[in-house]
Amino acid sequence: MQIGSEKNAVDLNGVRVMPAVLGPEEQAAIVADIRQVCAQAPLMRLETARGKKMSVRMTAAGQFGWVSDPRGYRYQGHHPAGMPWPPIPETVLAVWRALSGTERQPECCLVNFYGEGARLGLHQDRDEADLTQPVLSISLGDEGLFRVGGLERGGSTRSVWLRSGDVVVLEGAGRLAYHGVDRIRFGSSRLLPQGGRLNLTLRVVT
Ligand code: MD3
Ligand code: FE
Repeated sequence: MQIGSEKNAVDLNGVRVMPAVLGPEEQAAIVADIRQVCAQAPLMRLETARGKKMSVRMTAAGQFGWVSDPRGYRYQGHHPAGMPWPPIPETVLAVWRALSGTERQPECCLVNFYGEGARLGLHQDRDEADLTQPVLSISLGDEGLFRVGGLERGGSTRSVWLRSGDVVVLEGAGRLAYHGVDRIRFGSSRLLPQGGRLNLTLRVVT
């Protein structure tokens, strides 16, 4: 597999954004694999602990998936409908091996799908047991406006458009940064014929 260079990487408050790491063929191969994941473990609109449905649709691959319902949010070993999460596709694991910088294997590939109008509010990712392990994100399809702040809510933020094929690695100070997706440019990419944005985040959970 051909993984692009890291020479155009930009650092947003400790969050390493690597533009155009994945070429069109690799992107298409990953999308085909994620379609299989979604066929086995359907995308769903989870409810937050406050009882509001999220606009982003989610599923997962790997030993664990992240779920939220009125009881709270957590990692769990099966889809809310009961089936096990499918294995993380080899095409996705190859990106982790090339760019994560850790010897550990990812235990969760969270799949986020943004249809027209979907967004993800500012939050931290801190449900994982070992916060020294990186998180790696792969953007596919339509462009998304990604916002990154600092370690506290309410501080200054910076924004960057994430495009199809971009990879973001969160480690060190960036690992606990507040972040979110303000909006997508629906229909800006032809990778997904029906439009929308897919984001995969690979995480070590235990
Ligand atoms: C910065 N996803 O799934 S990916 C998420 O585009 C999530 O769907 C966004 O935030 C998306 O939790 C952003 C980039 C990302 C992922 C995890 C992070 C940035 C992060 C963890 C810590 C800091
Ligand atoms: Fe996050």
